[in-house]
Amino acid sequence: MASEIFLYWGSGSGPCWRVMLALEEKGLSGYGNKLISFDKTEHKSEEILKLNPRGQVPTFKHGNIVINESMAAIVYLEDTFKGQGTELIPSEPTKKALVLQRTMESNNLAEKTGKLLYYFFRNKDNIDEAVVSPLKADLKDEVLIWEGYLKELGGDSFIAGKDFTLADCCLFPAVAMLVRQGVDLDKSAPNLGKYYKTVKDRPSAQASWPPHFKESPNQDRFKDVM
Ligand SMILES: N[C@@H](CCC(=O)N[C@@H](CS)C(=O)NCC(=O)O)C(=O)O
Repeated sequence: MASEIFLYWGSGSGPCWRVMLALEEKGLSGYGNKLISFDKTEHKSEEILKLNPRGQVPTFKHGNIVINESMAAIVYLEDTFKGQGTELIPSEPTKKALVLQRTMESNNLAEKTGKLLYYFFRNKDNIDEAVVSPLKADLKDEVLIWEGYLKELGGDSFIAGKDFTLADCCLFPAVAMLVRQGVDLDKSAPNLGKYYKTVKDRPSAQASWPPHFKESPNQDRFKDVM
């Protein structure tokens, strides 16, 4: 039941967004939650550290059960709330294999997006093109891999086929971060651009959209990645 669930989360955090998408898709909206401020280092508060010694979000509780790795939490949600809401992991083996493959594989896009973004955050006005260029090239190659998967699947596909799955919960936050940071997907990766629009319109994505994405305009840090 949603009332037994509690999530500590941060706005724009991809790992948190994965869990929030899965919660909405499983019909668990209305769960208890607390939005933490990274600026005020609330993720290192005693309240969170006693549940999660790494002092990170997501920090997730279901009753007395604590799961803090986003991947583990979403697999747990699908397994615990099977038969409710969207089926995030299909039972047919070929389909299941692809969903699990793409779910774990999406970490590549999340990592490459994160590396470039954190370089910008840490170095602000002191950007070294010799460092940034290879990070951008790596990210571009990675984006094109996902564009290729969608092209191969054909129009109107999610990332592991015709249905929304766990793989979309994991991939979508990284795709949305590309757009947030100024990548013009429609121009550079049109299948991914279409995918972004399709998932963005889902009630689960709208319900969990990062508040600060709504409150401030998109940025241009990644504008020349593609
Ligand atoms: N492995 C974790 C990573 C979570 C993570 O990196 N969270 C970030 C926010 S996106 C965080 O809390 N960073 C603060 C810190 O590491 O001190 C997961 O996927 O759940």
